[in-house]
Amino acid sequence: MYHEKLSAFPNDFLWGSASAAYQVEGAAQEDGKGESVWDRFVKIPGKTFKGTTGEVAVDHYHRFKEDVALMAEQGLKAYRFSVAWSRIIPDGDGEVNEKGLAFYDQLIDELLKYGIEPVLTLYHWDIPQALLDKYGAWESRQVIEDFTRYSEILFKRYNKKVKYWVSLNEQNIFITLGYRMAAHPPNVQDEKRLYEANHIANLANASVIKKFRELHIEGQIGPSFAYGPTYAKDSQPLNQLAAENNEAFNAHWWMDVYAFGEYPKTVWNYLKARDLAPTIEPGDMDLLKEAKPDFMGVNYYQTATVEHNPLNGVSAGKINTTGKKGTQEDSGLPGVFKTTENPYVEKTDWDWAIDPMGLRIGLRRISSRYRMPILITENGLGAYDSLEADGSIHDDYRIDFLRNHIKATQEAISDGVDVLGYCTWSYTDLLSWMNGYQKRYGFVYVDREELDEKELKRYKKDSYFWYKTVIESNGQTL
Ligand code: BGP
Repeated sequence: MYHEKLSAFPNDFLWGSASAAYQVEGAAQEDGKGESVWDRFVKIPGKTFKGTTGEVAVDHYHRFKEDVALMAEQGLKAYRFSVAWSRIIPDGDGEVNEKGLAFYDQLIDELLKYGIEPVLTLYHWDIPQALLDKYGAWESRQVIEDFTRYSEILFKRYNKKVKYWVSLNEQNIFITLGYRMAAHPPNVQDEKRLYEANHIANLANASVIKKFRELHIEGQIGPSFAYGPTYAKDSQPLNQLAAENNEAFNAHWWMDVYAFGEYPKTVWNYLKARDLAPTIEPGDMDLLKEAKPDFMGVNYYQTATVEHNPLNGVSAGKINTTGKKGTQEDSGLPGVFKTTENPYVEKTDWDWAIDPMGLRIGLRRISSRYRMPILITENGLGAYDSLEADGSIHDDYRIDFLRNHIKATQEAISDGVDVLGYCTWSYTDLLSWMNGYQKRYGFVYVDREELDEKELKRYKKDSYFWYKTVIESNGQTL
């Protein structure tokens, strides 16, 4: 669909950028912080690129004032960050650690000082290790109560200061990588456990949204979902069906629960027939239905192209965590779908499809299926950057990527989608969970390498200055 004239971005559009605690903060053992599952998991040999950890990360814990000053100078309107549960309640369910709260008090006040809207993520994958040891973390219903208690502390503390809240970040990713691929904590490969843990995470998500409403917190709350819209390889009906299957298994399975409080029937029936459907206790479905979010947070990186997968076809394939293009393997569910090449799109060095149109398509699909506003909570390009001798970083490839995705967002707005804001991933360079520090996403270059922290000095990339003009012009100058 071609628009002669695109709608303007709303005046209060949130031009933002994002990060997550484990990926930026460092200070892993400071001020009473407890151990998180990521602090422990990265120590298992072979799990992360070159054994990298977030022990120091980019030292945002000590340099947050410098980082926020850079945001202010750039004119950033919103900053999405996550709170580390293990800083607030070190063992997950015991005493509250005031020093941990004090860090986020300061960060939030610093953002507000410059008129930057804080977007607070309650959970970005770093559950306290003590809860994994005690009851298996997301595999026990006890986590619902403990996560709600932790969230309530933050709701009460930051009510009126924080207006945008993200409940769970990418439940689909932490559950799938954690329980199917053993690529995230708790390092498990078990489909039954996957679906049980996922249902409990759904209940925990719903429970905090319910608590948010009960406390009359002034603001909006929603989950952030990693959505990769699906294309069929071609018009062969079997491949079209595979694409439908992929949307159902990898998108509706989560977003239908958030928006409707219901599991999609096709996936449910498939799981039930294989004794994989989660245990539903009385009251579960009522809770899920009661907790409709205010917006759907969307983390968009790429589309997936799929085709029919025979019963003896592929299942989980190798993920490219080395940045050597072409090393990613196809993956799928036998008899349901499998990924395949899309000859129409370029790929990054980590084999992620570069597809701005996919963002427009995804926004439209979510908007028409769920009829709720969307906050783009992540979008960005992971790439190699090089720091020049004069301190500049010429990341024109990142500018192209972001420009095209912002344009696609504007097209979606012109199509009728209600988009609240756009957060790039990420603000500074940071630890890319499994891919080390060489996969850079930021506007701000941080001078450190995998095994050499150097001085962690910050440098503005070309994209930093470019985004400044985008914000200044409210998206008119791209
Ligand atoms: C999302 C996560 C982010 C971030 C991003 C980029 O899934 O919410 O935390 O890491 O993806 O992914 P990666 O670091 O694997 O390149």
